[in-house]
Amino acid sequence: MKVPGRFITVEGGEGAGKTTQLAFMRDYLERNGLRVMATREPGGTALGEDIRTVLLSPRRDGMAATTETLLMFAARAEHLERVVRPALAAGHWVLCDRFTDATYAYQGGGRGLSFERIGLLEEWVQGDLRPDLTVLLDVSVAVGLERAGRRGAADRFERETVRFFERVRAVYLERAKRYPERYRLVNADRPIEMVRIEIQSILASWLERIGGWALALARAVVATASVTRCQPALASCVAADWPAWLGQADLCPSVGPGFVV
Ligand code: T5A
Repeated sequence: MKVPGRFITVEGGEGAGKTTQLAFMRDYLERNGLRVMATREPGGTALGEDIRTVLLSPRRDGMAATTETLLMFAARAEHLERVVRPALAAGHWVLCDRFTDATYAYQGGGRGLSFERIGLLEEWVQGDLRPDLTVLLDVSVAVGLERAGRRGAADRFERETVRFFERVRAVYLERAKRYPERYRLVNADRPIEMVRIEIQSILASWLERIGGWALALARAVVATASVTRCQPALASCVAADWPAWLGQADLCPSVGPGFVV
């Protein structure tokens, strides 16, 4: 039996650490036997990356907010049709660095475009596709901009004012409050390792919740054997069977004595 994958997005202001944490998330999910595809917005396709170049270029300073929003959704339409939907249908777990919440935060909060209009585009481009889980890395504006600034020349967004980013942050926080079933809020002002540990714990409990008792059991058996190192062969054997227990042949654990939880 084939089950669709899950769609996880990572959001936050400039320099929140999305790219850094997304790499950890991917690694964690893969170590738990899931097939993961990591991608980003704007971008994720050849055309989407071209659109990204236009959107981020300081040469396009003064672009109208409506143009900016339509370009975000143009890149998104391409991304969804060519990459995200096919990957989900094939059972991959899609990890996406930013998605439509960023449009609400930046174009809605930052630029002042109406949320209703963004909602219309969201319906049109996405249909009923929404992220299953959104990890919001909340960072104070000063800390985030200082981190982003370390990377060198600022892109078109990074040149915005502190007040712009305060509005972006406020919309993110408001959406996290409005959609608590989907959002997980993480204080990203803290050191990388502390943020990573909290995200790992979020993913672990989310996996437990959606995976049910069979996933929990399989992971517990592997964890026990992995920690004690007493019966790695047994751990491999049991873990190898768990997709069958779940009836999910697409979730193929990478098992063996080296399997780490
Ligand atoms: N956008 C996007 C919209 O306006 N609307 C939309 O709909 C969408 C989808 C590009 C821009 O597009 C806009 C928003 C953006 O401005 P992006 O590529 O995601 O989107 O751009 P950025 O937010 O600029 O991505 P950054 O790369 O700046 O930030 P990240 O990914 O959050 O941060 P990361 O991991 O690269 O880390 C930056 C630096 O900080 C360090 C890292 O080592 C790195 O040096 N760092 C930390 N240092 C200390 N403590 C921590 N906890 C740290 N975490 C990371």
